[in-house]
Amino acid sequence: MPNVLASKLPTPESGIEVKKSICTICDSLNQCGLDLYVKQGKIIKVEGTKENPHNRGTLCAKGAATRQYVYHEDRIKTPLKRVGPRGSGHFVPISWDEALEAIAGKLNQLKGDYGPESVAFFVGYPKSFRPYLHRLAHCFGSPNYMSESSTCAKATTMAQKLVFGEPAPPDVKNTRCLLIWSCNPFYSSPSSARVILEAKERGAKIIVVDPRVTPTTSHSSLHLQLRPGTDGALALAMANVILNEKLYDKDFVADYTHCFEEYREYVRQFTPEKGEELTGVPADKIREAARLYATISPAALMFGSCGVVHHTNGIQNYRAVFSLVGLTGNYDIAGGNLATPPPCMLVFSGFLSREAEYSHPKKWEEMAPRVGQDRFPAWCATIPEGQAMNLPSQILSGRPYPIKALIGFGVNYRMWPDSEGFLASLDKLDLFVNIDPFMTDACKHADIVLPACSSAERSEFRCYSYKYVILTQPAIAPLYESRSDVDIMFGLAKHLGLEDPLLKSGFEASLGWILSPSGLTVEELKKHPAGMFVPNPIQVPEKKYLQSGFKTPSGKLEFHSMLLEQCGDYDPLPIFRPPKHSKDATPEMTKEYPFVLDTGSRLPMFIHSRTFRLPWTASLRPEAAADLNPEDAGKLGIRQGDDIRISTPKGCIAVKANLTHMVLPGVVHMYHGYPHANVNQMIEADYLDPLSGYPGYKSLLCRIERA
Ligand SMILES: Nc1nc2c(c(=O)[nH]1)N[C@H]1C(S)=C(S)[C@@H](COP(=O)(O)OP(=O)(O)OC[C@H]3O[C@@H](n4cnc5c(=O)[nH]c(N)nc54)[C@H](O)[C@@H]3O)O[C@H]1N2
Ligand SMILES: Nc1nc2c(c(=O)[nH]1)N[C@H]1C(S)=C(S)[C@@H](COP(=O)(O)OP(=O)(O)OC[C@H]3O[C@@H](n4cnc5c(=O)[nH]c(N)nc54)[C@H](O)[C@@H]3O)O[C@H]1N2
Ligand SMILES: [Mo]
Repeated sequence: MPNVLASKLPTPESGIEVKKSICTICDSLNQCGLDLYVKQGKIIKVEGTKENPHNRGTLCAKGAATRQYVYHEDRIKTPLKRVGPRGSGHFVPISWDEALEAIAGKLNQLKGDYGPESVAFFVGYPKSFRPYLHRLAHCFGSPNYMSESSTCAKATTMAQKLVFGEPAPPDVKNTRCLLIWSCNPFYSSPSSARVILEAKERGAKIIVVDPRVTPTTSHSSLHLQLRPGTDGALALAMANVILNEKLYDKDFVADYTHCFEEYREYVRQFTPEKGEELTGVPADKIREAARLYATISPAALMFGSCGVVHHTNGIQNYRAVFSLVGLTGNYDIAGGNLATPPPCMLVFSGFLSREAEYSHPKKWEEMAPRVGQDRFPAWCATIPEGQAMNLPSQILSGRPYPIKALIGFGVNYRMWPDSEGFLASLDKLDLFVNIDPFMTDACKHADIVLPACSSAERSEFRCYSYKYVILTQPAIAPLYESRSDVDIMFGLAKHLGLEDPLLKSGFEASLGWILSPSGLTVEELKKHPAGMFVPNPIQVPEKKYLQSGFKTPSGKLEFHSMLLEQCGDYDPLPIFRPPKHSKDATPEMTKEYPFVLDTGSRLPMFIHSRTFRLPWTASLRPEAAADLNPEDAGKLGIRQGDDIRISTPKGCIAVKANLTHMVLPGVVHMYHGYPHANVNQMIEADYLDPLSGYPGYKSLLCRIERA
């Protein structure tokens, strides 16, 4: 018996049960199956689920720390009402009914006084409950559903929509050449990194475009180590080689692309030597990469969610990159980039759903314009949400209309550039509600704070690209008085008096409705606690454009974007302009701020603001540190572990120096989210890509000094 207990074996004698769950500490495309060992209502041990095809029994450092996450002392215990000044953290507990009634009363009053659009609904990095919040916002009458996608991944979708008309992910399984353009799944999604290793084992050629040396680049046969924010110039120089050497797909280009000649003319100036000058990548490597990608067929382009788009020129740069897919005829073919049907929960898992319909019960025309729509029309034309980077200025200016309340599910104010400026704008609201598992610094500024439970304590539906789905059940009861986000949303809908039958019917009925075209049912899902493969998954055919054309205004793959032309004064070609602050655009500024500061390249143990507080993960990098090249450090007299100061024209932070050959000379990499070393406080609020509204997180100019 003692042995059974000590080894935490699930037997009748030990009273330990294994409950299936998923880890939502991490990114929603990469959530690992969890086996939670539960005894007397408490999680006593955590393992990866072997049956889950995504993680196959493994867990990363973050998932292994699940117990520290779930049982952390920072968990909010009850609904709270602020009694002290904003930011003071002085709250008193209130009941759920009191809290929801107070919020609903205020929202309905604001709706009457200023219109429903004066209430903004926002969700941070959590993704699983977004459709429900989206519907809640629209049923309330507000077009202003916004999310962390205002800085993540969706700009990649936007660039693909501008070029292809719809997203076309890489078909890695069937490819012979994999061009990995700015992602490093070995850190950002370890369980997905396997597909790269499998491609390599099959003999696929691997090319990686990344300013850093990473585990991913170490598996490549060619690494193009460009200066941050110069991706467009590199792609155009590759196109130059492909065109000059007549390696392009002449038939595809002639029949299915819009404005090829205009694009070809523009590309002429980007000789490999010019490419080298603009990007720092040797001309011969540009030639080699272009030849490999254009001549090995099929070739797939694997894109990342942030490396390219976190720049003031991000959308145009990615358009130049995606144009290569069209130029080489790798669009919508097996082993190339295959357009997929609309996703459910962010992933196409082999079935169709009504998620988009569920999320958008109202037409845009029935509501006011979205936050950011006048400033970022191309974003709003391609992505069905507002642009949250415009929130601070709209709250402060009241233009084009006032924003009076923010209902936030996981607002982390440090996500915004000029974070303190955003926080100050929140203080101007009539009502700020934040719903989070943890008492964060943003919560301290809220009028009402509500405790969300973790995914171990709730039911959650998730889809995987492996044509696998899971609907978890709570492994333990919600801690303290916390509730699941969906319960909070449906509860709020009730208190608001919204007459929507689906919002009234609750989570499971809503999910069942969303899944109705798929044949999957909640009952069937519940019979498979560890998840199940989707029965008879839809096989995605190739070259669907032969039947239905492209979903672009011209009906073709667009080198010249008609949509951008319609949206305003934007370059319809993927014109390369250096980042707004860079040696080429602002040589004067570069004299004082000679380094490029690239922020947020993922570290394996941290995920935004979430795991700094966990002892295990924190121990892996105990202090905030910036990565710099030993050659640069030598010139500045900086040694490993020294205290240094990073300054931009907007601000400075103090961190430790981490000397590493992973980073290019002249470039400093610093992770984001640290409470006491917040890189985003060093970025101007308007340092944004004019097309997507994304912050230029990865091409700032900075100075480095020993502190
Ligand atoms: N451990 C961990 N995992 C995460 C996250 C996390 O915070 N921690 N975040 C999750 C989220 S929200 C996201 S969006 C994904 C991101 O996932 P990835 O895109 O894979 O992650 P990153 O490390 O941000 O970026 C990938 C690479 O882009 C490179 N890069 C930086 N600047 C440039 C540039 O100008 N051009 C090019 N070509 N490359 C550049 C970086 O050096 C880095 O190696 O990761 C998810 N997974
Ligand atoms: N400088 C710089 N800044 C960046 C980036 C970068 O690369 N560089 N990356 C950007 C990207 S790609 C992203 S995705 C964003 C991420 O940005 P954030 O949204 O800031 O991400 P998190 O800090 O992970 O999560 C936000 C909040 O959600 C809370 N939360 C966690 N789980 C739940 C839950 O189940 N329910 C509720 N209600 N709340 C929950 C967390 O405790 C946290 O307070 O950051 C962006 N910011
Ligand atoms: Mo992200």
